Amino acid sequence: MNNKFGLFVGGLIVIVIVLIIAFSGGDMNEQEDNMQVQSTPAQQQITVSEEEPLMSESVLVSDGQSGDKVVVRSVEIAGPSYVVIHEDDGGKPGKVLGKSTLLSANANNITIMLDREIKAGETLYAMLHRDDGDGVYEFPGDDAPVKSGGKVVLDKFSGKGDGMAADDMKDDKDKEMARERTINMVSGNFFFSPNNMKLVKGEKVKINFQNTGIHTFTIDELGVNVRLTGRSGQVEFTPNKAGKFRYYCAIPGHAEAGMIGGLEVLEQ
Ligand SMILES: [Cu+2]
Repeated sequence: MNNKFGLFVGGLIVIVIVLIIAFSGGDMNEQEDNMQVQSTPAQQQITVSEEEPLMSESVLVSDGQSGDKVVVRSVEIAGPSYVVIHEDDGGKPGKVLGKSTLLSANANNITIMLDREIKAGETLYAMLHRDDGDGVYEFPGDDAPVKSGGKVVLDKFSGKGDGMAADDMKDDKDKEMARERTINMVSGNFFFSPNNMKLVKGEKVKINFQNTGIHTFTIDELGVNVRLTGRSGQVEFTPNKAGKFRYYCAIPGHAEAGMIGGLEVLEQ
């Protein structure tokens, strides 16, 4: 019994010593003598609860690209970036076919030369990469893909679809897939993030929502009006007219409080 108790106390002492060393970072001789755990002043943990910044970085390329170049309709960036064109590798971005010059601001209608001709109907990706400050594109390296909401900012587009590859697609669903544009959106009290987006007329978009609260995603001119109630959801639609519109939450007071965004639908 005594032995066990001694063992127990001994164990406690060892633990206390280990703790003291861990907290003091050394100099244990002095502390070993008076065996008291010095109370380290509680580090004030300041938790900054920041809303996720309103990221509106985007890249947009129309379908039907052909030849040995790609025209990027619109690029929105928050820092010096490149638009990099990747070919498809089993459903995800693969080899690099070309890249833009270093972009330092938002831009429209940028032409990117490719290493080869675009095949009819093939899937390509335009991806944003952030420059690390030296103005030279390095990837793999320091010029990492730009992420928004944990996902890489990219646009999937297709080559002009009048050739073999497009005809080879098994059914209409496959063709739809190649044309699909995905946007990740955070909605809550009382914001949409991003609060602006660009789409192309006739090109389907899928918006993945990460939601808090009860809201709607509404675009009057395009006949879109969807309730957002859960933590996540998806809204799919194909803009059938070009122009400048707004998306908003139709619950009274929410748009006024900030649940509103600008939408531009470009002609194809
Ligand atoms: Cu709302």
